[in-house]
Amino acid sequence: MKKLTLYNGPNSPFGRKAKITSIVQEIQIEEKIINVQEAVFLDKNNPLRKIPTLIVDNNQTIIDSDNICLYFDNISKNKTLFNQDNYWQIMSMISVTNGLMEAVLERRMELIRPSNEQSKNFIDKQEVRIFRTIQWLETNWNNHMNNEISMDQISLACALEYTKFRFTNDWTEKCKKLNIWLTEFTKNEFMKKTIPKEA
Ligand SMILES: N[C@@H](CCC(=O)N[C@@H](CS)C(=O)NCC(=O)O)C(=O)O
Repeated sequence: MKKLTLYNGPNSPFGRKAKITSIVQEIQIEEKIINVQEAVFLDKNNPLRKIPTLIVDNNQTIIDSDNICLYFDNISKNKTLFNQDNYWQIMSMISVTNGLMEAVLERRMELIRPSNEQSKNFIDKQEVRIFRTIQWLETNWNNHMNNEISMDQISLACALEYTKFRFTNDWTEKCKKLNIWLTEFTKNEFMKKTIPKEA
């Protein structure tokens, strides 16, 4: 069996997506929570120095959460999270939810810069994108009808919970369908085990 080391952070939504996929697909991993800003050792494996990063047997690196999730899904004996019947729909929804995570993250990164370096215009743009995307998902995402767990569901749950964690839950009134679904989905053990924590 291959040794899988997942470098992760305490609250990365991308890392959470990868960790949840390992749990759901029953892939044995060693998770190492690191401070990515100080993780110089990671640069030889991932020049972007981002989490999550997966090291396989100390000699192969898998970069980017989507590739890590696909890898776990691929080596798992469990049913795929990327159903072939609606594969492209799942992949596109994952991209939208990744974009939502990115917008929340970018907004946060801007807000922790010294106040004289912050751009209000940039922050506003991310906030508009966040609300527009959640509203779009409320209207267009319908894979919750499916009783089977799929990768877009995991990614969406991580993105919405990260939005609540770092920004706001002001969307929950308007986007009732998503909020009801999320409330149910977060009852899963893999969601409870991976709640984002302050570093
Ligand atoms: N596309 C990447 C994004 C990963 C990402 O942005 N990770 C953030 C943490 S949430 C990170 O490592 N940031 C460190 C930095 O930018 O210095 C993925 O899906 O894995």
